Amino acid sequence: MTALTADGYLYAPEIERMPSAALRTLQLERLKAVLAHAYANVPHYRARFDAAGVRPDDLGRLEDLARFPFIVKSDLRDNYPFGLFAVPRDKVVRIHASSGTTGKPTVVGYTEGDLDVWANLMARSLAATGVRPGDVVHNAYGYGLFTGGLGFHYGAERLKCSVVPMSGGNTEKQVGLITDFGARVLAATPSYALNIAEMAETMGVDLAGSGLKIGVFGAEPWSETMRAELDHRLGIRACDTYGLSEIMGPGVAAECEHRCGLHVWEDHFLFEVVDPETLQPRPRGETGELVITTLTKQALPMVRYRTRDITRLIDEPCACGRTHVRIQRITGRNDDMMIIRGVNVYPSQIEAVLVGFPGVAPHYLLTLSRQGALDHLTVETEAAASEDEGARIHLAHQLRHHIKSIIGVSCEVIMRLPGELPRSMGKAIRVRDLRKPVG
Ligand code: DLL
Repeated sequence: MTALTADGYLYAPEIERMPSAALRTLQLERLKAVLAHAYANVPHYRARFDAAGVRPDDLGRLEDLARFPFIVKSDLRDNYPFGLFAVPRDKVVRIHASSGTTGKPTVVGYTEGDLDVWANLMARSLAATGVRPGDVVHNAYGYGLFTGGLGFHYGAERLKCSVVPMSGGNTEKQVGLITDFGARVLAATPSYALNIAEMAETMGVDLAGSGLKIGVFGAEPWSETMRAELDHRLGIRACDTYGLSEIMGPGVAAECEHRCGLHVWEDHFLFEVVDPETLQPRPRGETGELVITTLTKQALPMVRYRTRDITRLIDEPCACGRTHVRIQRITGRNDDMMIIRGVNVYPSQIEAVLVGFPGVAPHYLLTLSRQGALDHLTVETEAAASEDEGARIHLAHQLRHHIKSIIGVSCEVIMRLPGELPRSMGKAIRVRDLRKPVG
């Protein structure tokens, strides 16, 4: 099944290099089946399709999918826990859930077949980033209800790697095991990878000089400057990988070694990009909200799931030879967008400006508050060295001007001492919103 070609290693070459026309034919066939499966087995889909006046048979071409209604996170919550399952509960062999900040968790389920596909797609994603059979994969994604730990675990085993199921936390021990076991691959959120890098430096361990070569990072937005920081501090090639529990978990899309966008595994997922306001399809290549339809999921088929993630599709051919469309790295989520005095800003844009700024460490926390009628943004970050207060105030002024000149927003910058801000153990909390809801 796998192949080592002149220009790289492909886990499923016949699929990853499938000509676009054949890929579209496969997608159409699978899409018809998934619509029929959802309509026949999930009362919620049946009611929504009926209300929209569409039937699975109305789909003749891929474009006809635009006539079908969207599904959103609250549909999962409203049908808590198993109401959207399309198979009898005893055919569901795994359940994951994401806690969310409010209300009931979002519950997702997998049949044996779904788990098999997931492991294959994770293996494909890992192989795309340069991971090879036999590599030691240090897996620092959290194990448990979060899909990161087990998703990477089974994918790395499928690729015939040696997996170290470390999970998050206990950072000092992580550094020791990475060196002792000769890990070639670190799988973690980018913010936790940074925490590991920092811990190694404190311990006097040179991870950049160790056998570590590849980082497979995702589960949260991160910027190109953060990538450069992680490449440098860990001596790796840091690759981006995307996924979400509602659709499967990690392994939905991944960068290849060229790092120019994330290949979407189009034989299992159909990606659309819509205008988040009008919900109309955006012209190909334009930025908007990503909407995903699963093409093969049995336990929990998702038809036009609004992810809230902001990205765009990239059609230009990739040097790796994979034919599957790419998405640009996710800028952030719709709901994370801050509007500071009329300017739209994502946390990752602040990160891009802050990381690598001379004298500043790559840690930050953004706080939004209300000053009178206006929104106010406070950027807390850390000085790289233990400067005195005067030097820190000066550095804060410089950074504030830099943010204003690059992003165009005015903000307050507080320069903390090294180590003062909380460190991430998984998905980093980047924004605190202290504004009272209006009305
Ligand atoms: O975060 C699955 C995952 C685990 C992906 C490990 C990659 C690596 P959820 O907890 O359901 O699932 O969160 C999904 O996280 O809608 C995005 O907003 C965000 N996200 C995931 N990957 C990326 C990424 C996992 N590479 C939500 N860049 C998604 C930016 C990401 N945001």
